[in-house]
Amino acid sequence: MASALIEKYMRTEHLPHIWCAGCGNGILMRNVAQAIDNIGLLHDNVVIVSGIGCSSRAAGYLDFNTIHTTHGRAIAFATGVKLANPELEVIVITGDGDCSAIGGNHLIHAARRNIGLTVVVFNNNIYGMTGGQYSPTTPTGDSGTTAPYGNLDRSFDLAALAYSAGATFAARGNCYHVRQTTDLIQRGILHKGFSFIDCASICPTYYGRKNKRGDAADMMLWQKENTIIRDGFSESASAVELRDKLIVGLLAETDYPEFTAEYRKLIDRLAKESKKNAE
Ligand SMILES: Cc1ncc(C[n+]2csc(CCOP(=O)(O)OP(=O)(O)O)c2C)c(N)n1
Repeated sequence: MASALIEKYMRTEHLPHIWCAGCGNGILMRNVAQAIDNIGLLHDNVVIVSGIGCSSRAAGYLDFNTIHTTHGRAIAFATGVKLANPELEVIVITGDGDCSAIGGNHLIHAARRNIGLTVVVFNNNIYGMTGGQYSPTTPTGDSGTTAPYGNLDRSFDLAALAYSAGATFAARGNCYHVRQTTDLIQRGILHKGFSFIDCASICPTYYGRKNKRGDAADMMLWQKENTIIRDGFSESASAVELRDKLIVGLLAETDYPEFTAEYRKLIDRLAKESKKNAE
């Protein structure tokens, strides 16, 4: 983080952070702070909600209204905050396990409702905090401590999952392409409905070591050399072709009524009807 951003947006008393040397989460946390700064949001109007995991520690380091909740439940808590005060910009920082394994049901239903949250996933393809178990985004064949001979499951494409569940803004970023990723987070925050930005992090300690990806610099170089910058669905590329590539860009942005605005309308309508009935 550039020092001006650190002074403005970090709880420096909580430093040093717990992330391993070479972890990508710091870059992604900085991108979130930069996006907030670019928009010019006031500290008091921003709420950062996280679950549990390495990624979720970001809520402790960022100096806004923050809640560090329970594993998998960040989106549920964020839904409560947004419903209580729709004027707040509620940003969820979550891990791939947090939001798509234990929290997968909360994710799809929040997307279906199109509630105005911005969800930023620090996706390191593994359970970092608990020692490298494979997660729903571990690529098929890759290893984790619970998949020593290779993971048999297919991995989720989280942005496509969120979009097909109803998210009206779905995008993919990474650690290497800082400007593009910051811009996508910024656009996600400005978007009125449910925004989802799946950001490829790097975890040299667990994912990198288990999968012989080299050190942090090698993993960053990999992102540099294997990222395709492209908006929209990649109809021309097969799933197999994309298996070893990262796509950064806006998958889709669509219009649909936002949940808290519809909820407000419902309350107003019922208040009018009950007043009329009382006359
Ligand atoms: C209900 C519950 N189950 C399991 C755990 C243990 N646990 C803590 S973090 C974590 C996985 C985190 O993985 P991920 O969400 O991918 O985040 P990362 O640490 O990789 O950023 C698990 C299983 C927990 N804290 N609470």
